[in-house]
Amino acid sequence: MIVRNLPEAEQSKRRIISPDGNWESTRLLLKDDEMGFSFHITTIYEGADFGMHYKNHLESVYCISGEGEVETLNNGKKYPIHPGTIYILNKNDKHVLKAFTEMKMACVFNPPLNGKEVHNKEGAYDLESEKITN
Ligand code: 9YT
Repeated sequence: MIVRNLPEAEQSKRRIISPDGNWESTRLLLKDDEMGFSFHITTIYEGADFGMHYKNHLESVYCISGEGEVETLNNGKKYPIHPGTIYILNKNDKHVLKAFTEMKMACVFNPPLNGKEVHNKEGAYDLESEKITN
């Protein structure tokens, strides 16, 4: 069994602060745990308004606290986010996330993140195998 604790993880390299200023995330479970998914507690900062397109990953996002909105760009549909809302990007949906207040989200990724990812210019995370390593 693996047991971790968020306040402790926040003091470690598991906490990533996005260079774009929109979010930070503490990745409690990662690829090297060999569970087949990763699990993160993500804070979306108040006023954030940004696009993402996880072309390489499926993701579920559960709102623990805060208020916001997610829009799927293929059809322009907007969905309010409140505590208790989960949105599930089962089609690698291109989307825009807005935080009207700071939002705390629990996020699950399949395949799991390796822990170092920040968004590339398309709002996606590269798969390790796709990275240029030279
Ligand atoms: C809400 C959301 O898109 N979360 C993505 C996960 C988080 N940005 C992370 O850990 O990279």
